[in-house]
Amino acid sequence: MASNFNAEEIKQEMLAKYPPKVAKKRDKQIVVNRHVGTLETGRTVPEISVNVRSTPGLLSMRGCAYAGCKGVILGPTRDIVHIVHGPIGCSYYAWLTRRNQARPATLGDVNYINYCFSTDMQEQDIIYGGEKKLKAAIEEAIAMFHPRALDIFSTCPVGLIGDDVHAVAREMELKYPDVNIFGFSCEGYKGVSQSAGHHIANNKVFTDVVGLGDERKPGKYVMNLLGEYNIGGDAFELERIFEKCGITIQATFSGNSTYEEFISSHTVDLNLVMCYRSINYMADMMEKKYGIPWFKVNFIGAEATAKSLRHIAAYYGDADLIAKVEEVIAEEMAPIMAAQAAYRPRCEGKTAVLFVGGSRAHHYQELFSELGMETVSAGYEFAHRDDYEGGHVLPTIRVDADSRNIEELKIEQDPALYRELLSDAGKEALKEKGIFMNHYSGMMPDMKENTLIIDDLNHHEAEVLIDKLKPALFAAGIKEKYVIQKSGVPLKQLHSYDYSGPYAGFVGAVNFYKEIDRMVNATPWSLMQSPWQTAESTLAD
Ligand code: CFM
Repeated sequence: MASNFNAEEIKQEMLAKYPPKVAKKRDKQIVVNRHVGTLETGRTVPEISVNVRSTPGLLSMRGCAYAGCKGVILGPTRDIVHIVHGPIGCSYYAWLTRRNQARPATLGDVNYINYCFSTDMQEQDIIYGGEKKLKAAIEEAIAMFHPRALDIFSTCPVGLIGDDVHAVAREMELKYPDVNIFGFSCEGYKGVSQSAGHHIANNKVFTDVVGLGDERKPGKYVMNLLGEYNIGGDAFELERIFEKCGITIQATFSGNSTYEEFISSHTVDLNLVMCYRSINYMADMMEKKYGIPWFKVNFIGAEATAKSLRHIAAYYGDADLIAKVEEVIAEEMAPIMAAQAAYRPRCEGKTAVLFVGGSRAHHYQELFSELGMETVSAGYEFAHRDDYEGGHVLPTIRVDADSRNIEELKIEQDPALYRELLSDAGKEALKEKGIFMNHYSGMMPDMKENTLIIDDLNHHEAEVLIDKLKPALFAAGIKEKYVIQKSGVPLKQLHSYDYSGPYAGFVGAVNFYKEIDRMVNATPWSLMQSPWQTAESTLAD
């Protein structure tokens, strides 16, 4: 357990292998967690250096800005034609590799998720320009699919040769006025990680899509769910729970979502923010322009799900909703308790380390603690200081040249559509109930002292972690999976869920307990011997 290791010593061992300049940089990105104050009164933790360029030569876990824009934010929308302007490899990468599922609502509803639209740029397009090819691709896609909306994603070469995707979008929109056509300058190099792509996507969806419609879905409690991408069917499980509670989701950004849902998403009373890192920009902009308040929720973990539902009910303060939510929680928690009784004794006391994108390394600690497992080390690939330390550090975050690259939109109140939905006094009253509006408390205040927090983990540091911590489970992604398992530790993919799921909500929690029990109590990886561990010669024939 956590008390059995010296986090500072492990950190020093990681740094010892580096040249002085690299060690100095990583020193600020690897932090031993400390607390000042309590969770109730506001807890501060040490500062961590994040959202900076990865060091060349270190095997980073990160992706690119195009991945963040196309793959993460827009990819899960099922009825927008997403054209990737670039070499085919960039598209192939994004073709069904992030397990965002979609389910057409009715027979005849479109679903483009399983298509892969690309301009397939070749050498001559790089030399002579690719705009013509892009226009031809748009014409072809519109002729075949007649979509309501079509978007264009720029890959690295597009920015390097200077193709103007926005001019092409405008020109094609004049030709096809019934189709909303817009482009993203999300070239892979636009930022230090996929985080830049999230911001670029949020901006464009906000300026070119949100607010174009006015069809609020029927219901008494209508809200958006921001930052839920329906990996492994998570959003389906949440849709089931919301429906049971009588809550209407106008639009999910963007799991199983449609263009129609996006355009009227400004008509809701509340925004729920699940993955704060990827979509906080949208929540803030919607609040400024339309007055829609937001708070952070977490539907990973049964307890966390129940707490988030109670917060929604408390936000409305409506006795019927409060009673309904309690009824649903009581019903759903019964099988959860039975599952915990079965699986917790088999997992209790074991340790996990979590290294995932920008939310899950925090969210999934809930599920591990429901199994009695402790997260002894965690980190994100591309999160910012507020994700680690909490939203109170926002005013002190230095804006460097890489972040300045991404436009910060100036948002003003919409004279016609702005509604004052929550007063300052209302915000204060909600605080009393434990609901902090416009705020994310961050991962480090929730983790124990002396745990090891590492941003942008690399393979060398992962090896040290395994050697020193010998965790029962390593949670990360496909790039790490087999390297880690070869060292005897099972790895759970928390991006793709190892092709299972859902893990969100109540049903998801039980799925997760079963899976983790299976993984930490099966020992094939630790029984495996590498060739050099046996007496036989390791020389190649
Ligand atoms: Fe948000 Fe995500 Fe994540 Fe993310 Fe991602 Fe993902 Fe992720 Mo992979 S939006 S930050 S960019 S929760 S694709 S669904 S699992 S790295 S921790």
